Amino acid sequence: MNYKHITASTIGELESIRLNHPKFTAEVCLFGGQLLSFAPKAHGEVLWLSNTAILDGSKPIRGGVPICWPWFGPALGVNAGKAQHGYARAVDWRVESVIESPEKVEVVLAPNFSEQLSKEIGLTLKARFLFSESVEIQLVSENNGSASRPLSQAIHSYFNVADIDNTQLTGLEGTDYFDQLTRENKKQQGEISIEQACDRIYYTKTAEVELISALRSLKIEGCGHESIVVWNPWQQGAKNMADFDDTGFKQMLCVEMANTRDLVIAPGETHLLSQKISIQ
Ligand code: TA6
Repeated sequence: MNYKHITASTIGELESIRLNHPKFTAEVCLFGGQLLSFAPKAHGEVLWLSNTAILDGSKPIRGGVPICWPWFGPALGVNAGKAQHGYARAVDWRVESVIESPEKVEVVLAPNFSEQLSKEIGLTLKARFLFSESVEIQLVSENNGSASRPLSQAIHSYFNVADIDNTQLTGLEGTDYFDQLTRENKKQQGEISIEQACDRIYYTKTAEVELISALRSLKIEGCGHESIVVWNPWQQGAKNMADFDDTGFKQMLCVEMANTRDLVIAPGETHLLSQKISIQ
């Protein structure tokens, strides 16, 4: 790998690429095409990674930004019985292209799906990471086949908030949401603060929300989504997951731009889902 700001590395038993640029540092694991770390210079780590994450390729990595594709949530219908959140986060990816400049670095990755899996899915996926003092993740899904294909997906970002008790998410006031825990439709009253397990799908195309924590304020922008997912497993939920460190729920919040209601990608159609993370 012969780039000015990128070196090949490893994390656990997995291959990664580490980026060290005057404006930021970052690490992307090739297993899952998963951004694991992003730290703009003069700022700390923006993402949360469980210190009990499994780093041997036997299961998706707990933290950073898992890519849920070509379905979000439990596998339903023809995919029943398959892994939650689709295939992309559990396969090896490859670097397709890198563009470096004094201002930014763009890295495009693609999953190494088998021929059989590619045929089954019927869509192609590329993930474009646009790094500068901010980071934008773009999922580009294409239908190069002759039949329409369903797609649901999420940019499943785990944010480092240091202290969940001193954290608010604004921008979703008055928004309808489905509470995955109580299985009820509700409406958000005021800003979001988390005092218990939370697993909510906000039905919104809102282009921007703000995550305000003891560490910093993050502007989280997106496009191509019709949902924003907010998740914290809280204490018992964290304890129930071996790869989620027991106290980790106090330091993280997931805020995910997502398509949770099946898109239909027509032949020849391209869909873009993005999330951009900027320090305020
Ligand atoms: O982030 C929302 C969610 O769908 C939650 O329901 C929870 O399952 C979370 O994803 C983590 O899923 P995972 O398969 O990574 O354990």
